[in-house]
Amino acid sequence: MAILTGAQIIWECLVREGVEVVFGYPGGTILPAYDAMLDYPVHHVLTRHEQGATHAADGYARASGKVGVAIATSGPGATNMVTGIATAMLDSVPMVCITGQVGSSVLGSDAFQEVDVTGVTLPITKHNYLVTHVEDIAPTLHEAFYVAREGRPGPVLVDITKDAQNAKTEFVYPTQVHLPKRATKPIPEAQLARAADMIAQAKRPVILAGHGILLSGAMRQLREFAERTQTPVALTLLGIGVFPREHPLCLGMMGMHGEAYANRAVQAADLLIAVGMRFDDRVTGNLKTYSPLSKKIHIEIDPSEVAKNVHVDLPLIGDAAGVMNQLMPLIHPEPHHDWLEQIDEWRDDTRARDIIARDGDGKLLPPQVIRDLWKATNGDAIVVSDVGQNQMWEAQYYLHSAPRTLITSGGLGTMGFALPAAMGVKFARPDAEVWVVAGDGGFQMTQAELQTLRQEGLKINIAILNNGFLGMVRQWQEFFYKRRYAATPITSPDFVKLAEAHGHTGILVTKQEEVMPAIQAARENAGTVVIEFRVESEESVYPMVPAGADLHAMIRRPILEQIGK
Ligand SMILES: Cc1ncc(C[n+]2csc(CCOP(=O)(O)OP(=O)(O)O)c2C)c(N)n1
Repeated sequence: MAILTGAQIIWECLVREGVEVVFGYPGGTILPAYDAMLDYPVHHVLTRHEQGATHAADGYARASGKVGVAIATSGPGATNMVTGIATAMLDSVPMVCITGQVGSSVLGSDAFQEVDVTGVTLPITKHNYLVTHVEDIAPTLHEAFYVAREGRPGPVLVDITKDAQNAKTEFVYPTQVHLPKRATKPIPEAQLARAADMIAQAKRPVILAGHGILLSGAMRQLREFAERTQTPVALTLLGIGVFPREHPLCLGMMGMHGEAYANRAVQAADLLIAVGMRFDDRVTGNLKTYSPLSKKIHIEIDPSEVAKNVHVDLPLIGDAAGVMNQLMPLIHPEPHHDWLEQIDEWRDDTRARDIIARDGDGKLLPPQVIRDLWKATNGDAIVVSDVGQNQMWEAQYYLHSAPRTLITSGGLGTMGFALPAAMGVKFARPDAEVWVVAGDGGFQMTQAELQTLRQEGLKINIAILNNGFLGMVRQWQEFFYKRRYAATPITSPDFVKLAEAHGHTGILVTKQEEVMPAIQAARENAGTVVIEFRVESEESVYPMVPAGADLHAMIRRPILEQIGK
């Protein structure tokens, strides 16, 4: 039996878990682990900030479906991870973060670079551990990977003291996890029959499809169900990709910046079948007036999400694919002609107002940039969007047809997510065309990772929609604070020079006719390209449901003739 140091055991465990790449940043308390790393076949990516490491691990996990791994030292290294961990937590992303901790003899003494990181991250991890004995490292890491991916996935932090890394013990990789098994019971027949009955009775059903469908791999079941019952499918932001955007039954995104016709359908529905989604406030608007006429079936793996926000008539607790498999034999074809016709009418009205139906009067409009990106890439790129208006335009105008092709921070809405996450995506899918879509504000938050791309020789294309504002906040100020633009005008570096300073190519685009050639040039370039699109500064995202307002009280896109554009 091999006698190994704790530091070696860490890497033995990672190799056994199938980890090929980790993202991190070294420091004193994690030095033993970094030293041992050189003897193991795991690629380490030195990000420029620990937040970047966590977002990269997160992007890797979202694009691959595997567990992402990030490593940092104690104290400031660990606290720099907090935003990335919270981002993964709110979006149910499987991740293991390993942090070094001060020696166990000085724990609790405010030693140099000591922070109680298990305390700090308790509310934002699925689970976390402090390991002070070398014998506990292997069982703990094994359990951490299990917890991260089991059931509803999430981030797990393992904090390991420096003395535990230096100490030696026999290495045996555990084969079992000693945790109480959460029984996945089949849904009782009576409940399934009731669901089938509600579905058969419905005249105006809508499926609300969320991230849980992706996590469970229930895309085929969703499509079969929707087609057999002719039920339209509205998507959450993280549900984008689980149902093809161009499918006739696809309503696109719902909620605050969802399509008006999707929200109208939800409000008029007599049955909502929610699958792997959690009725987030960005989806529902005012709960008191949310879809008032509908009965609600909720298919959800995490029982604590059921009836948390919205009254549910029939919960079906379990993995989305499993529950839908059980339900399918009881479901009969339903045409729903009148309902689909009604929705088509609403859809036509929405399209007539669409900004991309507007005649190009030379102005550079962000939705048109995104639509051109979709056309140029044939919809086949993986787009990693940041947060703000850029994120919503991406969700509205890039028509995703496959799962794991939109990577974005949904629940936490973390500005600065896109660039580091895209690095992780590129490691997960080296052959994929990866685009970052970011605003000028969010991009500046983690722009240092441009140099990590350089060090790793990674090719990513980056589209910065530079409107000179923290655009989404400016929009709220325009709509709700009488255009008093407090702290939202923002300057930027010369992004072309910035790209060049980091050893990449930069392109500036100021006119509509330059958009396509720039996108094509970026696609053909072997290295990373940053395109700065100087877009209209005060363009807003429509439609919009004001925060907390009724879902049907949307601020619609203005009718173009009326506003004289
Ligand atoms: C870390 C972080 N800080 C603040 C916010 C609040 N916030 C949401 S959107 C936004 C503006 C984003 O501006 P920009 O990145 O330029 O993108 P745009 O909206 O213009 O596309 C801000 C400040 C946030 N989401 N995340």
